[in-house]
Amino acid sequence: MVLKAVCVLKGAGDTTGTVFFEQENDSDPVKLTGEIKGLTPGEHGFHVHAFGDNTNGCISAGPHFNPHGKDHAGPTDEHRHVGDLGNVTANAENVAKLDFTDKVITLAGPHSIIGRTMVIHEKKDDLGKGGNEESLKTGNAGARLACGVIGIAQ
Ligand SMILES: [Cu+2]
Ligand SMILES: [Zn+2]
Repeated sequence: MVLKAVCVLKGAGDTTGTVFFEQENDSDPVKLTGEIKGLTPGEHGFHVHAFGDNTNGCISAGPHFNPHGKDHAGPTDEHRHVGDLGNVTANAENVAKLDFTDKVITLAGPHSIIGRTMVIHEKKDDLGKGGNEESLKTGNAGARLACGVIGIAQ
């Protein structure tokens, strides 16, 4: 059975987006597609954060989703936060088009990302290679431009 989820991102500024998630079976990679608008051209950190709580905007989503107590890293690193999806790249029209798969996140089971929050950041994620303490927590990706709770899609 194909699992599907969706996330609508909004924030205090002009950044908005929609992300679609699809997974054939619970052990398969998750395919992400969609679009985020209103970004400065270049790379922007993109993560699943722990809580589906937007009571105080994107801040209430908490830290990166990290059920295994690892350091922050990049999506292809063996040791990473489950939520570490790296960067998405916005073009000269301020739009990031998403079309990639990730082998670590899942839409089923105890570590499902459904009910948690996707966040798009102001700055590039240094993928844990920034050489300071913050790099191993957040990748120095800066402010949270927009976010949304990941929900079950039809
Ligand atoms: Cu983040
Ligand atoms: Zn992280």
